Parts: sequence; C-alpha cells; structure tokens
Amino acid sequence: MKSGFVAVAGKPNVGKSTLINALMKKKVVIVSDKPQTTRNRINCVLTTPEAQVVLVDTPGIHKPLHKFGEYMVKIAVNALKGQDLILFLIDPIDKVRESDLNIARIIKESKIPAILIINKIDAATPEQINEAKNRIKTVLDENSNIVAEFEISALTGHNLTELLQKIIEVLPEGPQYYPEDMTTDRPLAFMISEIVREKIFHLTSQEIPHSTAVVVEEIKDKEDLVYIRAEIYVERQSQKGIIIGQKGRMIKKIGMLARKDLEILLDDKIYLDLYVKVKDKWRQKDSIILNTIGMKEDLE
Ligand SMILES: Nc1nc2c(ncn2[C@@H]2O[C@H](COP(=O)(O)OP(=O)(O)OP(=O)(O)O)[C@@H](O)[C@H]2O)c(=O)[nH]1
Ligand SMILES: [Mg+2]
Repeated sequence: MKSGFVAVAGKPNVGKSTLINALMKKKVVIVSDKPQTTRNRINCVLTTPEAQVVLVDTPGIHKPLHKFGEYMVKIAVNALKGQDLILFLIDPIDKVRESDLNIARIIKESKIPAILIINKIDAATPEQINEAKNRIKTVLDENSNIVAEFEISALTGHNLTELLQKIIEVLPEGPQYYPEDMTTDRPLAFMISEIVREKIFHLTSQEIPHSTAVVVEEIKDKEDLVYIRAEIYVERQSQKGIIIGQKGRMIKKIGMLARKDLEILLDDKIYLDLYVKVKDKWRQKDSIILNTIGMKEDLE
C-alpha cells in the first residue's frame, strides 16, 4: 500500500487543523479563530483501502514571546524532519508575510517533497490569491522541492478530493504504520484536555486563551458514566476570576460545551469536573511546561 507521514505546516491560523479534520472527515484536532491554537505535534491517521496517510498537525511557526512559545516553534520545526511529504499552507487573505517566507526557507532547505497550498479561497479575491502565490514563489522557485500546488478551501472542502489523491500519489509504497481503526497517536487524556482547551479558546479573548493550559488528572469509568477531573491552569488570580466568571457562569459554559464533545468522543455519559489553578507565569517555567503539560518527547 501507499503510506507515509505528511507534516502540515504554516504560520498560526492558516487552517492547518481545519484541513486535517476535513481530510479525516471527522473532528480530531481542535480549531479556533485565534492564532496558536495547536501547541503539540499530533499524528492523525487516515486509512483508506489503498493507503495510510499520517497527517501530522503542528503548531503554527511564529516569533515566540516566551519559553512556551519557543517550545511550540521547536516542536513544529522538528515535526518536519524525516517526513515523507510536507503540506505548506498559506493564507491569501492575511497575505504572505516575512513569517511565511521564513517557513518557506525552512521547507526549501529540508529538501522534502512539499505541496504548496493556498487555503481559504472561498473568502479570498483572485488578486489576493495571485499576490500570495507570486510572493511565496520568490522563495519557492522552480528549483525548490514543491511538487504540486493547490488552491483549496478547508472550510467548504473545495479541491480536497484532488489534494488527497495527489498526496497518495506522491507517498511511497510502505507499511501500514498504525492499526486501521486508530485515529490519533495521542492518549485519551491529551485529547480530552484539548477539547476543554478549545472551549476556552472559543469563549475567552485577548491573553486569556493563551495563558491557559489544561491537564487531565483523573479518568474513571463508573457504572453509568465516565468521571473526568481536569485542572485549568492560568497565570494570574485575575484570570482565574475570568475563567470562573460571574456566579461561575463561564466555567459552567466551558464544562457544558466540552462535555457535549466528550460524550461524542467517548460514546458515554460524562461527568466533567473542572478546577482552575493559578500557576504563576507557567509559560516561562520549564518544570511546568515539560513535566506537567508534557512536551518533552517532541523537543528532542
Ligand atoms: N474562510 C475560511 N476560513 C478558514 C478556512 N480554513 C480555516 N479557516 C478558519 O481559519 C481559522 C484558523 O483555523 P485553524 O485550523 O485553527 O488554523 P491553524 O493553522 O491550525 O492555526 P494554529 O493551530 O493556531 O497554528 C478558523 O477560524 C477556521 O475556521 C477556509 O478554507 N476558509
Ligand atoms: Mg492548529
């Protein structure tokens, strides 16, 4: 069969995770309208009768402002190494900027076959699309490792069948890396924490979503439900107040929306117990980032 690892790369908010969910035809990774939603490498396994495509979601590559940001970027750049193919996404509406050109240089130097993807064409004008292409080609010229180019909409699904066909065509003959019923290489506790984090990204604004982390402390199968206890870390006391909200309204809303998604994921009734903890400046602290939130394995 055709098989291989396909890293999905690009700056924050270009639609990497949206594209992966669309190709998977189900929601596996979290998505939001705020940059830096994805914080880890997450392998998503797409198995068809003829191929196994491992779509590797990555954090957006950006200029980091703190240690946590540095780790995210390192994870994203590391995630490109040794892969069979890279999907490089750009956003013609937000324009191609120096940060995109920088990623383009990293991809060019990797010499790994890459597909250039112009996303969000449902919302972009032809001028914006042309400008984006011309700009990115100042780095990714005809001597580069770009093997194909697609204009897509991850949101509407435009051109995704053709894109998937091309991905499979480019991948080598290889083994089936994962069992066919597996969708991700991440443990359940991680997927649960991501769902809770997604709701925080949807419901809060400014620095709040970026200052939070979620750690699942307990998953217990009880007779008629699954009990899940998770802690939401914030950096300051004032942020704790915002996450809890007036009369606990915000935390209730986060819990309710997360529970709905979790009941679909686990196909069971869920009791979700959420706690908010202040961890002073956790984004600057190795011990919390590496040991509690767990990024170690992808930084090597
Ligand atoms: N109009 C339009 N919006 C899109 C499309 N693809 C993604 N988006 C939107 O772009 C925003 C970011 O999407 P994500 O998939 O979270 O982007 P990402 O690249 O994974 O972002 P990070 O994880 O932060 O690096 C969301 O609001 C999506 O709905 C598209 O094809 N068209
Ligand atoms: Mg993402």
